[in-house]
Amino acid sequence: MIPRHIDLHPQVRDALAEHKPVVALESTIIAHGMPWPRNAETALQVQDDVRAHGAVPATIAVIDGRPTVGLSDAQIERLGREGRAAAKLSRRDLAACMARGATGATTVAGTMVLAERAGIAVFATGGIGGVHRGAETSLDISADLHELARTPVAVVCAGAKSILDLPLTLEVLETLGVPVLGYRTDTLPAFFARDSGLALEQRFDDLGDIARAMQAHWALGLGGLVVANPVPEAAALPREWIDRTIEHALAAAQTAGVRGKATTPYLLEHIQVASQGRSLEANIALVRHNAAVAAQLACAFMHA
Ligand code: PSU
Ligand code: MN
Repeated sequence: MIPRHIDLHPQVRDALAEHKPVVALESTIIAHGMPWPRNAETALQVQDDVRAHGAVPATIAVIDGRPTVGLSDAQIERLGREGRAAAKLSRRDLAACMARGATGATTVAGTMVLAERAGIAVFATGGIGGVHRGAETSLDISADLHELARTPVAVVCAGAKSILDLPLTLEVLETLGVPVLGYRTDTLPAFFARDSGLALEQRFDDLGDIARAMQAHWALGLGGLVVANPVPEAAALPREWIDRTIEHALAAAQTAGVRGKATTPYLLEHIQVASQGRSLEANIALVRHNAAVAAQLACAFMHA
């Protein structure tokens, strides 16, 4: 039973009722991760990528207080135009947004909560949140990691950006019992780069095998999984350039006194401006690739 307070797009409702593959998509990447109008264009393109690979897309947000699974094109455009004016909703922010009748974009954590309640098993995004650099004093560890520990959804992503502390992010995922399955990679992808140099214990080359791992994880009553899918070779950015740009972004954030949930959007925007849009193109390419793989995984999961 889908909770009464969740609005389902009719196509999503039909697909779920008929046990057809559905892929959840997040909306923080629209409102807080990319500039207008590329954000809305990309969100619509990513939905088409999901359809082209045999699944039904369900972009998720809270619209006028209603958790909405499967946004209309007009709702996607609205979030794109609102940008930072829209709230950024992680697990803890959902209830307040609903109570106020407000509108907000869901993070990986917020999207996982609503996807799971709607009965969606596979979710595609760009990168997950993680352990921020300096977390030993700031304690800034994304709620995405804790959500992955408890909510049974498979998240297809290009790893996490190197604005984060990637070794510590992997360490916390291990502590929380979250499988990190490399799809055709032996190492954790680093978002704009294919390889962080950090070894993964599990590599799978076949999505059917990943679907069986999801089933096994959930047969045991466990939580989420990360499916780590590297950015396509042609769209990857040079490593030294990324590292230098991120150092600048981190320094600027510190000078500006940016903290808490404003940190990730601030760093992303800084990198986009510094790269004169090249990082945006890479970001779009990897999200589209993740959507395609997630759709194929959702199909494989139906037959697992
Ligand atoms: N990583 C990106 N782009 C994004 C995000 C992460 O490359 O837009 C967003 C996702 O929605 C993720 C959120 O869930 O940032 C993490 O925010 P925080 O670090 O405040 O938990
Ligand atoms: Mn944070």
